[in-house]
Amino acid sequence: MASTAGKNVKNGPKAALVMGSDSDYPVLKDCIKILKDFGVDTEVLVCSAHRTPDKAARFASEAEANGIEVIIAAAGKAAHLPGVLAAYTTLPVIGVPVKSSTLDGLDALLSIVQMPPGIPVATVAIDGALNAALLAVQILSGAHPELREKMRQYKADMAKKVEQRNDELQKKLQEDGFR
Ligand code: RP5
Repeated sequence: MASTAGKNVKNGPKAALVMGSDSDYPVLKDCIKILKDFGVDTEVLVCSAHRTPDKAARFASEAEANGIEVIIAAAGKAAHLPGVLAAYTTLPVIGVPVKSSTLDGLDALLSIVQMPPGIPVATVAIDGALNAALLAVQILSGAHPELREKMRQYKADMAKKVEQRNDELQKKLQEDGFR
């Protein structure tokens, strides 16, 4: 008899984080941490639009069938990786421009953000890996509503920290005789 194990079992949220080179990894640690904290199963790999174009095409073409629901793609310099992946899939792609030593990431930002009409890539700030992860969580929360509550909690915690910093600033203003 065929096993029914696994059927009707709701799978958890799944993302992919693709980077153009392992040299991008330090920028992406925040992204990986946030996705882990939110319980998003994340496939992390190096894949280059220029150095391994066949792998990039294959990965993006097969991503949906492999259960991936959102792709974060990070690259520096002539950062074509997010756009190339987006060309091969209908999954949402978030691009992270990575700061390079020569043009401070402006090259990557413009390469990622200036997509032609028809192939959108959601672009975050230069080295904006943390926001890429949060945006991925927000996209995933459409199919995984439990993430929405976690996101609310994340924002509430963040607001609390801002208030603590405001309290500290008020104290300093007083100490410096401005109040
Ligand atoms: C890009 O070129 C990568 O995303 C990386 O940011 C940059 C440099 O790559 P490496 O020469 O360090 O491998 O494709």
